[in-house]
Amino acid sequence: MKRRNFLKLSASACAALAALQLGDKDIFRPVQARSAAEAPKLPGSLGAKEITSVCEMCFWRCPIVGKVKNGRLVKIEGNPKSPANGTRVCARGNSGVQLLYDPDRIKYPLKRTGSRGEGKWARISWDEALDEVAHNLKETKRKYGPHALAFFDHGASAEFMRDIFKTLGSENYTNEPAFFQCVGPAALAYLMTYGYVTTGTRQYIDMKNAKAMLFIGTHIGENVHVSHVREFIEGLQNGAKLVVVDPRYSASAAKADIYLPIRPGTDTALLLAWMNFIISEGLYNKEFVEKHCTGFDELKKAVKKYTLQWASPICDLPVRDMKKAILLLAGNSPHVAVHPGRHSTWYGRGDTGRHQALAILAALFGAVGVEGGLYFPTHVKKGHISFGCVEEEPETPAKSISEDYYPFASTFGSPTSKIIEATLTGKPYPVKLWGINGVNILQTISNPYHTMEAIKKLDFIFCEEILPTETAIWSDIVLPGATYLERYDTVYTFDLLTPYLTVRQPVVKPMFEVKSSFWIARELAKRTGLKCFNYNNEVEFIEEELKGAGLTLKELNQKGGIVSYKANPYRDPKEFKVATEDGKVQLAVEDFADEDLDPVPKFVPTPAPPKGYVRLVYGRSPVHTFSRTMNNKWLHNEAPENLLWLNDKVAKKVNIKDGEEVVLENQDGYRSWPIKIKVTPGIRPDTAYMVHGFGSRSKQLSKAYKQGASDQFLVTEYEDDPFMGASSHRTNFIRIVKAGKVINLPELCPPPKDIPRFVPQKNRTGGK
Ligand SMILES: Nc1nc2c(c(=O)[nH]1)N[C@H]1C(S)=C(S)[C@@H](COP(=O)(O)OP(=O)(O)OC[C@H]3O[C@@H](n4cnc5c(=O)[nH]c(N)nc54)[C@H](O)[C@@H]3O)O[C@H]1N2
Ligand SMILES: Nc1nc2c(c(=O)[nH]1)N[C@H]1C(S)=C(S)[C@@H](COP(=O)(O)OP(=O)(O)OC[C@H]3O[C@@H](n4cnc5c(=O)[nH]c(N)nc54)[C@H](O)[C@@H]3O)O[C@H]1N2
Ligand code: SF4
Ligand SMILES: [Mo]
Repeated sequence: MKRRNFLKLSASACAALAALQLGDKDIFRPVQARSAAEAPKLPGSLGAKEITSVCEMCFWRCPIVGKVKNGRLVKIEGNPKSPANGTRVCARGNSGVQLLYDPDRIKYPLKRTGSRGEGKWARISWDEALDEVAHNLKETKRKYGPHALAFFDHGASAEFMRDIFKTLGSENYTNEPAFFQCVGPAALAYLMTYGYVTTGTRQYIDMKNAKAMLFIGTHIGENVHVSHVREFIEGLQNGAKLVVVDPRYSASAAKADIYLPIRPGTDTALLLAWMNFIISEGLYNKEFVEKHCTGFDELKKAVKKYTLQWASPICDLPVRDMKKAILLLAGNSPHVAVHPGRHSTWYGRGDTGRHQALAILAALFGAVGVEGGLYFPTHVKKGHISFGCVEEEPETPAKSISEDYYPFASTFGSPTSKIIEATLTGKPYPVKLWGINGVNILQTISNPYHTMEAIKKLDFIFCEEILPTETAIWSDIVLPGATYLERYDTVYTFDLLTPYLTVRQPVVKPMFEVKSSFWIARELAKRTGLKCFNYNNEVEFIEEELKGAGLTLKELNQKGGIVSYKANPYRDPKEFKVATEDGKVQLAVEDFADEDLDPVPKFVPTPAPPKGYVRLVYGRSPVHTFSRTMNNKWLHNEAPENLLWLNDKVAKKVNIKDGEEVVLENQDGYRSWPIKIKVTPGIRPDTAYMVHGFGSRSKQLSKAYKQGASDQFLVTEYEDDPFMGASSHRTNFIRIVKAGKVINLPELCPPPKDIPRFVPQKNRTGGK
């Protein structure tokens, strides 16, 4: 029986069936004998009102159905009409219910009463809160100019407010999706190679139809995006071979045909040696390269010196294994899914180059516009809307905070590190006000100690938040935002292998005094004197967007909240052009050369651990999203704390047992909250690993506070990507403190001469 038909059955039959399903003996009674008034309550979500919407427990934004009974959300499922997901959501998607009903939620506008970071607040009215924010925006701009305003933004809630900062004339916004802490280097590399961003919020890689796949770091299975994981699994079920390169035996590595436990920070050496190998052995796709690429001769010349023998000691991998892997991949060309990666702010220098190397390798396989390769997104048409926000040109243009340092930064916004530096030093100009929306800056941005110092220097800081996170407790004014389950945002189009259009709409009414992001932005604009957001409410502009797709909101809802389209991901190899100026894949990027940057990637070694330390790396838990889910009742029950993965041989040498609780100390002497050790052969001896997002420092998060350790609070050393200014997160090292005693860790795989050791800088300011 189809679920929909099932729900249409009469209440009594429904209750009986439900009882059968649930095996609940009490409910399974002869209900027919009762009157309607006496009928037992329907258990669970049966009989619930169903409202379709879009998940934002992470940024994959799966289509969902909220099941509401008596005004209360009882369950979230996938939208059954979704071609990519069906009724599936992940654990986090399901647990949105517990975000909505989190007792720690911010319920009213708040004004700081104690010192910044102390978490002492007074409840104030919306008028008071909005007027104070608007007053400070205007005053700061008047006193210091528009660039003194900075906005840290991530996710749908921040999009409207970003327009206010832009309209006021500031270029200091950090942009979705976390460009400077996440996809920036990868997005830039693919943009310059192919003319379009094949990895940003989405990754256009056809794992489902691949004959072979290559993951560098990418740890799908722990990194969970429902349709992406499904396509990966389908690819494996279809017989695709998998090569995984990771210093840790990840969930993906466990499925690999070839697993290469590489020395962290040396992936570009491996990729360059592979390129040289397939070029010199004639194993690359000559037809594709001749027809669709420029810069081949330059590439060939540049990679000639990188042999597998050269890469072997650098990557700490046997030549035999590297060769086996590249032969397996090349042997399946062009149907090779070279995953473009997503999180790419690893080592600073070399991050753009690593992803450029991945982009080039895909082209050498001819794995572009074909089944199993990088594919072309199918854009779904929707109406264009304008909020009427006209960006003001500052009267005296300021020296750029980004372009003067990083030539490709301003494509995306302004680097977080530069905003923080300008706040601390007043150079190249003072930054005096921060607005924050959808980012937990202390857990997200490298060197939180720096961030806290900078906050102390500000004239004013405010945020729109839903939970009393570290960010909230450091703010002067907190505006209580509606969660994604209580608000409209814009119309969403999904341009992957199963394109569709859907819309986020409230599943329940906003609780307490929280307000939608659009409402907050519109009010702020009004009070700041901007002629902006010229719609009365969200439905007005959603209707306009839908009109462009030939729909109304009512019609879309009648169709089950989703309209699907046919994908056009592959191209006729005789005809296709990529989106670069000459329509060809750029194997050498001349725009980089014009800025004195390498047109073809080079291997730039990241410093090796100092003696006594191992490198700290991190990744995802399948049941958490960064720090934002740590206080969620259901997800906390699944994974209340993180563990530090430590190599078994290292652990044995220093007598550390599995499950022991320790404290971590980084190379600059900063210490973590206590964390338990997971002793495992599944990590290299020179590396330690933890899941990101734990170790909250906000006492007002009753479940998350002090649970596990935060990787970010051990990231005091970072380096910026020279192309676009993203900050690194894997340039820090830890040793262990057990029962107050510092334990130096033995070095079981020393770096070769070519890789210098990390030397702490004198008079460091944290970032360079
Ligand atoms: N050390 C280290 N740093 C990292 C990473 C890492 O793995 N390790 N990962 C990096 C990556 S890949 C990314 S994408 C970023 C992610 O960075 P963030 O997006 O900053 O991630 P979160 O820590 O979840 O913080 C999100 C904040 O937004 C709030 N929030 C959630 N929903 C809403 C909403 O609807 N409205 C409003 N107003 N607020 C909301 C949450 O309460 C939380 O405070 O972090 C990056 N930084
Ligand atoms: N459940 C869940 N899923 C998520 C998220 C979440 O918060 N929760 N966040 C989403 C977001 S925004 C992002 S950006 C992605 C991040 O997910 P990915 O893009 O897959 O992140 P990566 O940093 O590539 O991969 C982490 C892996 O890199 C390995 N690694 C560390 N250093 C190196 C190195 O030098 N070389 C190599 N080859 N590997 C290394 C680590 O051991 C770890 O297994 O996940 C997304 N999916
Ligand atoms: S992958 Fe999970 S958390 Fe992310 S949007 Fe989909 S259901 Fe929500
Ligand atoms: Mo990310």
